[in-house]
Amino acid sequence: MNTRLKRFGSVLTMLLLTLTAIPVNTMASSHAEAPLISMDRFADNTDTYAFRSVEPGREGFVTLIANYIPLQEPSGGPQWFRFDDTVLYEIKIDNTGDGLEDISYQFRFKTEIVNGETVLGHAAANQDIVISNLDDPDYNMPQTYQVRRIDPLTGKNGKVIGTDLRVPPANVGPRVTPNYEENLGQPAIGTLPNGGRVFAGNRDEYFYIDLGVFDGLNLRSIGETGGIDSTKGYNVSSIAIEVPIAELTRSGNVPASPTAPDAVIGVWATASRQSIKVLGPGAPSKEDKWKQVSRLGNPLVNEVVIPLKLKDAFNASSPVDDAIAAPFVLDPELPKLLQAVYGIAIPPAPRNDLVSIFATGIPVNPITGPNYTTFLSDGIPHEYLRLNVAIAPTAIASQNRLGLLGGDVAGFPNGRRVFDDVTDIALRAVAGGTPFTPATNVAPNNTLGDGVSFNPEGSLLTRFPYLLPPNQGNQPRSSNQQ
Ligand SMILES: [Ca+2]
Ligand SMILES: [Ca+2]
Ligand SMILES: [Ca+2]
Repeated sequence: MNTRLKRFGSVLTMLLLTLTAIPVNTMASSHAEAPLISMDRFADNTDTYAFRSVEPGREGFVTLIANYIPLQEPSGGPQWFRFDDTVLYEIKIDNTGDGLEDISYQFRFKTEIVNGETVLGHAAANQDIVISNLDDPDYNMPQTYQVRRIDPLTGKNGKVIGTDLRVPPANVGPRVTPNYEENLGQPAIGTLPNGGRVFAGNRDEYFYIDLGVFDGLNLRSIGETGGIDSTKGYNVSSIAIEVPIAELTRSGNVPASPTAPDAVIGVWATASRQSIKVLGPGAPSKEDKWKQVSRLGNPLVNEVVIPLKLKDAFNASSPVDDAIAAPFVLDPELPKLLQAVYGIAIPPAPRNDLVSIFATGIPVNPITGPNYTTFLSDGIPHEYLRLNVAIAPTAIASQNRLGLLGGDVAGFPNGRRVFDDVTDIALRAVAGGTPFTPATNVAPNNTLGDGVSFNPEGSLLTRFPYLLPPNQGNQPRSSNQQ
């Protein structure tokens, strides 16, 4: 999600925020939801997703998606949006509950120039102006990437599992990029040695939300309809990777059941930049050291849970440090704002319900039943998505946008699917409108929403990478509004 999205924050987010401990020495992060990252958009995480693959024949895989670079105007060329070759993009997995990643997937990009003599850039008439395939010379600034996996078996430098993978060009318009998805989108899906797949490129911003909520919680509607999707027509830069379940778990096996000790994994994404060497008197400064500038697990945490003074530090921090932020989750500010604006009753602090949902995972309990848990914890709060990889996915046509609150155990907060309406879920959770807080599980607490309940560009693809093709640049967003 973009900055504002994050800022708005879900209940989850607040919870997580509290948990998050923010080292004082990490004041250099970035994100649109925090002051520094809002000025470094190409390293800005917008949304992170983790879910069991739902494409037929891919039942044995998990799909992880990290989106970056918010609110891309599709006509924003002739240097359209692409990944930053100087940023280290990563998806991290903790499968032991200690807040430290056990597995990391690293993505590094490289942009080349076919013809530097043309006045155009990304796309040029080196042949016939039409970019009809990924190797077409009219794709004048092709971008490629490398994927590296780091885990205890590979050592700290990891192992390259994919190289010279090609990013599709931007969806320039019907003249330059006709039949975009058939010619350029789907062909850009790469195959990995373990049978998984990978994709990196522009996609439709599927995250839907009425950002008018940031006008002092000035919602046009507090229900399912009546809002305006602020991200309609915008694109985002997506990295998606499909991994066999057994390659993500603590045991290295497919868990025996949802309550098996290896069933839950924690997932978050980051972006890092290299420090710069400055020549001068005294000891030489270090160079080439990666500094994390952006972090995103659960949606909206930094936006609505973390205090302004800590937002930049949060982006530079790791889930292992999250205990410091616990007070902001146990006694969050957002419910008090909801109470002030809408006059609703809210649960009293400490909000252990939020801590459970967002910082430790939900243990087996009578409300969600004997076969449901997202618990993954060493007793210290760690904020990231928690996915139970032993809970079967729900077919796209049957998914409930409210996830667990809607009776769909395969949805948020069990991981996060692209389809899930995390804004409504978070609003209700923060307001105590869930079965975990029965006294406040009443209207309007348990019917809150932002009035936007679907992505106006359409339903998800039924195949990897699930995200819709990018909106095309010859149809500017301004003419594409509601
Ligand atoms: Ca770990
Ligand atoms: Ca959209
Ligand atoms: Ca909504």
